[in-house]
Amino acid sequence: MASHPSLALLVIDVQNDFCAGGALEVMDGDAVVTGINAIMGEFDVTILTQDWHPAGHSSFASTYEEKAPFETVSLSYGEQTLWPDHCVQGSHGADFHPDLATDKADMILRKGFRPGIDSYSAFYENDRKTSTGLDGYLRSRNVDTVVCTGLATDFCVYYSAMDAVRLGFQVEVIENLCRAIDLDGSLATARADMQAADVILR
Ligand code: VGL
Ligand code: ZN
Repeated sequence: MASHPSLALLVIDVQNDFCAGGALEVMDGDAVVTGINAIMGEFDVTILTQDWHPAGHSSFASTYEEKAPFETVSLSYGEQTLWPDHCVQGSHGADFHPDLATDKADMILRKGFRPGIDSYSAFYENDRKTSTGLDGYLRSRNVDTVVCTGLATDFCVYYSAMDAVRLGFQVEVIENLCRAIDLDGSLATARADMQAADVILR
């Protein structure tokens, strides 16, 4: 019965709104799709995440009268960066990039659906307490190593990788299968933090 430890691929938020022409376009975001598709068959477990916000979400600048995108607001759990409206539930922008090989995924995990809490990480929402359930899923599938790809390197990939390490998984980030937003040096900070936490950047 004892199965061997499994290797999981985590594909973070490869959605239209983070790709060319999207509401929160990540520079060169589309470039990750071909490479992610190419490695999908190499993993025991493949998980896609989908940023999935209700209209009027607390992370949208448009929700506040006097806020612009990329400013911050103080929420119950702390400072929250504000974004253009993006990945609204059921919208085209929330759909996966049309070329992403979604058929190969075992599981699709949605996050950021609570109106008052954003969720960068695939494991814990931005209050750092509310679990998405991914930890339990990976443990049930006997996963010991998580390989992270997708968008954006310095937000959702970074928070997911840091949580995965903290939860005891071995974690790798394939940098050329990720692209960054790079807001005020956030990419350099994310890379340094990941390296210090023993995330393997490759
Ligand atoms: C993301 C900002 C807001 C991401 C999601 O996927 O990195 N960034 N929502
Ligand atoms: Zn979001």
